[in-house]
Formats: sequence, structure tokens, C-alpha cells
Amino acid sequence: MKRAIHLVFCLVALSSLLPAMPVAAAQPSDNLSLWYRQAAKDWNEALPVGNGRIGAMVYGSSWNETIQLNEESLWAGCPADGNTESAAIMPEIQKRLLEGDVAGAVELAEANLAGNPLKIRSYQPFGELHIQFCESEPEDISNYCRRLDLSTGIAYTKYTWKGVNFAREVFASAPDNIIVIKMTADTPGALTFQLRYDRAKDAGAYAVSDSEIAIEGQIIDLPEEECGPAGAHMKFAGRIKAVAKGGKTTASGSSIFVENADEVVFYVAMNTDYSLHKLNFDRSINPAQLGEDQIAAVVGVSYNELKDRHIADHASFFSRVAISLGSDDTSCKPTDERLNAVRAGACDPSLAALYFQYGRYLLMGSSRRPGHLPANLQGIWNQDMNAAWNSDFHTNINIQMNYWPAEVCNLSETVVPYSDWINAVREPGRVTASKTFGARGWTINHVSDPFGHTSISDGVGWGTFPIAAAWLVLHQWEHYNYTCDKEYLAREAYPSMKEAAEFLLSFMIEDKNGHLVTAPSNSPENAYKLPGGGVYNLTYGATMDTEIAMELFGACLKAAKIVGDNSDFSARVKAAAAKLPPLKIGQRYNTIQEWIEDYEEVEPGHRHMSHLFGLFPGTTINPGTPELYAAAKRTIERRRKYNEDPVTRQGSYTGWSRAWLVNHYARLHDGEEAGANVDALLGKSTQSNLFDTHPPFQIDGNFGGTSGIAEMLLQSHTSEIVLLPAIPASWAEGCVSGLRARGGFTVDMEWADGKLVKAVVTSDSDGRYPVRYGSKVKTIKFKAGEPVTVKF
Ligand code: FUC
Repeated sequence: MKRAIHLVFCLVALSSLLPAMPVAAAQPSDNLSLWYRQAAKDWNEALPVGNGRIGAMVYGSSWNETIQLNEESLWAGCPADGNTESAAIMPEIQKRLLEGDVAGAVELAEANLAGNPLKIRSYQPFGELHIQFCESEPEDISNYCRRLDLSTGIAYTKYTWKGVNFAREVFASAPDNIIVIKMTADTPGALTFQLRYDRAKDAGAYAVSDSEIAIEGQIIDLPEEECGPAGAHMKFAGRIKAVAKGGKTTASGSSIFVENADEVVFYVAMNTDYSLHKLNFDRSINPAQLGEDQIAAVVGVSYNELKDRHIADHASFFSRVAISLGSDDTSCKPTDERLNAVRAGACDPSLAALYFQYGRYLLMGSSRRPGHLPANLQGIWNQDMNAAWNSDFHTNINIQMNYWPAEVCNLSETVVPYSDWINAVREPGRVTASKTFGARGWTINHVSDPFGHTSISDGVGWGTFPIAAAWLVLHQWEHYNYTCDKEYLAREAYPSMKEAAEFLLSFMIEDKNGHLVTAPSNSPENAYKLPGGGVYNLTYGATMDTEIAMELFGACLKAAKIVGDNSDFSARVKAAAAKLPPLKIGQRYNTIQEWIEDYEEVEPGHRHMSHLFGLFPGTTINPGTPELYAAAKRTIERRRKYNEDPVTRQGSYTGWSRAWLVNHYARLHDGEEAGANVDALLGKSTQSNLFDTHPPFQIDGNFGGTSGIAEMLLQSHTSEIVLLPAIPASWAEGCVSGLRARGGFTVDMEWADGKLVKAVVTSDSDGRYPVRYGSKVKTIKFKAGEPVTVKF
């Protein structure tokens, strides 16, 4: 019976969009909502909406609502060529590193490589809307509920005050490119309040009519040490228009006043003069005009029509995947109560399913058209002028982790802004390759921003990470692997993959054993002890670099064939690939060696597990390499031994690091450990709004966790589709539909008693392909678009 319910659930959710809930519907039961019995006390409890470009955090206060606003390109800073002219000194730095004079190499590197500016500036909030009904919190609010419906992308708030039922809906529409806020009351004339726009600096607002205000701003960057040029930088503009039924609106300064209305809809437009194409502001873009046009396009449209097209668009992405990991009974409890129960040790697989869908929701909300930039460390949701790590594009794990779930979770389009940004930073990346490293091709180091920052930042030890470009372009290759879109491969992916490989071909040098190694680099962000004394980050031939190079060279060889590149490139790549050092198992602890020598690590419980790149997201450590595979398991165990208490799983793991563990255990086919780490991610690194916390909030853990759950259910990195490789006993019953596998497949599965009942696999093209369940493999003949039921 349970099994039948699961199957029906997944089929229904896949084939049709669940009907839109009525305004502020009561408690949900579909496990696709986050909901609460009280308003958010602070930003970390508020609920996010986003359309890939603009977003809002909705607090849901009955009497003094806050809706915090973001626009993806509103960054402080400006373009600056931070590269040092260090090409000439590079061979000497490399020589010293390879000859063991690390102190000498570091001295030269510190003196010559540190970028100028050394730091980037922060992604900034657009501002806040305050919607105030009265001076202080009334005591007689009842029936309070707020809810974020992931299937419609609408945040609802409802409550009763003085016998009147109030309700609100907030959404970020992609088709109309605005944020929409609807406020209703079931008693005519009951809506009297003030809406005020506020930003701590660099912006002002003025009334343009009785119902509309315009916001104008420009980021003024003050002189700040190591942060690049000061000055008047990004321009931005907003527009807020109220359309009221009944009553009256007036506007003055940054406020719109509503008196005795029956219903009010606000349209919020936000724009900047940023251009990805220019990696700069473009003063020919008029953000005020953009906002005016966006509002003018919707004022004549009914609210229901706006909402319907928002839902249709949102659902066309979101509803592609349905999942159930067991009974959804717990969804009738508020989300914070469920989370508290998991923190206290309760088992709630259905909360993991909600977390999985939330990860998909957040990726859609922060990385798709109409947006043009990739999801940053906080997606697009940030309240701080100086955000943690500037809410930047961190390229030594974090931005990559953001996109781990994109393809498998059937949200391929979210990769497009990421891929476009990668292609845009190739140009400054070429300058970094040649000026800083004296090499061909393009590269980038460990942080970046929308202005094309590619030089070494923050510090030479951590900041020298020129393998990052090779890692980034692997995501373009993966986009091809899942979509099989040859035009994309030829036009967008292959040129940047090839150029990243060209960088490696000219940057890598031979070590004493004749192996090709990177130098200088670091194994993010761990330090090692040199046997003769000294602690360093900077090194040569870090295992992660070799693993990434293996992956990129392999991908380039395949891609070159597909696009028909007949140049000598493939021959050069093949020759280089043959000279990469083998991955080693260290004598010291019988684990995967993190560096080229078996150094003692400074922090054995370090949050980065860079040398396990080959296990995940890479492919070079797999069941076909049994010694390395076993050593990878020991590597994780050793990290955890130093990082956490084995029973309580308490430790200093960050959310993203824990999420990486889930993916690692999934690749090790260890469902119990993968599941236990999903629980630990929820219990120890998740805020009540289900945002991941580093701490503070950092979205990579959400995305890494979502990817990990997908990886537990389906893998496809070894030229076969692997069904249910790592489910824990607590997920004994379940179903999933709409996951994607490399090679262009869509996979639905149903399982019971911990065993696969059946899978339905649909291929995008004709052909034969192996499907594995446990030790059994079947080669299936596919016809494009025709579902095949597979049973073992
Ligand atoms: C890396 C990590 C940190 C943090 C930062 C944004 O440097 O080591 O933990 O996630 O990125």
C-alpha cells in the first residue's frame, strides 16, 4: 500500500503541476513547503524568493513586515588588473619549489605574486522594504502562519487581527522580471499602512506619483587598503508601484502610504548598469528606464494573470523532479519543529526530501534567466554591505559545489549563467596566465567577482590556485555530458576547455621523476610540514591539481573528437596526460596522499578534502581502482577522527564540508554513512529557514547536500547508470522521478524494503546503454523518448 502511494505521488507530481494553493492556504501536506507558526525574528529565519536575477527575503511580520531585497549584479568594486609582472621570476619560483627550497620559493612568491588589489569588494543588498501597520506589536494576533511553497515559488503570510483575516503573497517573477507583493484583508477598507524603502547608504528615493516611488543609487567605494580603486561605481535604480483596490494611496520620499484599501499589489523593479559582456558597468544602460519599462509592462495585467504565468514558468522547472523518501506525515509539523526534532536525534527522511527540493528551488532562484551571473556564496540572498567572504565567487570549491546538483536534478538551464560567466572571465584570465604565470591559455585563482578578478588574492599561500580554471570548465563539459548538445560543446564549452588545458600544458613542468606537475599551487587550504622544518601552503604537484588535470585532459580528448578538432592539440594532451604523476597512497597513514610527498598535514581534520577530488566530483578514484578506493575511505575516516566525535558527530565541519562528505560516501556506496551525514548536515549546519550555515549562511552546503542526496539515488560517472547506489536503511521506502543521468537519460525509480522495485529510464536518443543495480548490469536498448521499465 505504502509503495503504491509513493509511486502515485511521484507520477502525479511529475505529470501535472499540483494546483496552486489558495492564498495563505492552511498547513501543507505535500512536503513541498517550509512553514512556521511565527514570523522570522531575524534574516536567518526569513524565507527566500528569487527569479535567478532578483530576490527577496520575506520575514512575515504581521505588524511591521520586512522584505529584504537583492539584485544579483549589485557589487561594490570595479575592474582592476591585479596581475603582477611575475612571468620572468616564475621559473625560479618553480625551480626552488621542486628542489625543496620551499622557504626560498615562498619568499620569492610573497614578494612577487601578491595581486594588487589583493582583495575584492563585496556583493551588496539592494535595500529593504518595511511595511508598517502600527507602532508596536499588537497582542491580539491569532491564526498566524507563514509558508514558502516550493512548487509555486510563493511566500505566504496569514493572520487574524481584530477579527480581520489578513493575507500576503510574495513572489519573484521570471517572465515579468519583477517582485510582486499582494496584500489582502477579508474586510473592506482594512488595509492601512506605510511601505518604506530603506538602504543604509548610497541610495535615495522620491515619489513619482501618488502610488509610485523611484529609487536611485550608486555605490560609492571609499578608499580601503588592498581593495582597489575608490570611487563612484555601480549605478542602480528601483521602482515600486502600488495598485490599490478601494481606499487611497499617497507617496512621499521613500514611502507609499495606503489608507483603507481592500487589497494592494506592489510591483518592485530592481536594476543596475552592470554588463557581463563588459565585466563592468556600462553607462549606456539606464537602470531607471529598465525599471520603468518593467513596471509599465505589468500594471495593466491582472494579478491573477501575473501569478499564473509566474507559477507556470516556475513549475516548468521545479516540477521536473518529484521525490519521496518515506512517509510525509511529518510535513504537517512546522519546519522549525521538524528541524529541532532532527537536532535532537529524530529520524525524518522526509525532511531530507524537502531539503533536496529546497536545494533545487534555491538554485533556480539564484541562477537562471533573466539572471546573467552565477550563484555566489549566498546565491543571490545577502543582507550585509560587507558580506562574509564578500559573498563572492569562491573558485577553490564553493562555486563549483553550487553547481553539483544542477544537471542530475534536472535544472540544466541553471548552468547557463555560470558557463557564460566562465567564458567572460577567460579574457582577464588570459592576462593572468601570461602576466602572472608566464603561460599560454587562461586561468583564474581562488576568488573572483563580476568584474573579472582572476589574479592572486588574499594571500599568496592560499590565493595561488591556478588549477581553478581547469576545474571550472569541467562543469561546461558536464553540461554537454548531460544534454548531449553538440552545438553548446563546440561553441561554448570546448574553446574554454581547450584554453584551460593550454594553460596547463604550458604551466606544468617536469619534476625529478619526469612527471608533469603544477607549480606553484596549494591544496586548498591545508598546510603541510616540511620534514626539515617549516609549515607551508605553497607547493607543487598537489594531488588535487593532478586529479583535475587528469579529468580535464581526459575530457579534452573526448571533446576534441566530438567537435572534430584535427589540430595537434589532442596529441599534446595525450602526451601530457601520460606524464601526470600517479595518485599515491601515503606510507604514513595508508591514505590518499594530499601532496606529492608524504608530508605530515598541519590540520589532519581539515574541512577541505581536496585530494579526494578524484572520488567526487572527479571520477579517477572509483570501484575500478580498488586500492585507491579503499584508501579514499581511510582518508575520510582519518579526517573525521580529527574533526568530530565519532558518536555525536560534533566537530568543526562546516556545512559545505559535511555536504561534500555525503557525496563522498555516496560514491563509496556507503548508504549508512551518507545518510548519517545528511542527518548531521540537517542537525548541525542548517538554520530554521533550511539555509546552510558555515556559519554564517553559505549556500554551497545546501547545493552540496542536494547533490549528495541525488548521488545516493543515482550515479552515472562511470559510463553506466547506477540505480540506488547508496540508500540508508532509514530510506527503505521511496520513489523519485525526473533525475538526469549523463548521456541524456531521465530516470524514475521506486523502491521498497530498501530494494529497487523498478526503474523507468527514458533516453533522449536511440542506442544501447548499461544500467546497474548492485552487482547486476543489464544493457538496455533505448528508442529516443520511449520509457523503458527496468527490473532486476
Ligand atoms: C573556502 C573555505 C571556507 C569558506 C570560504 C568561503 O575558503 O575554506 O571555509 O567556505 O571558502
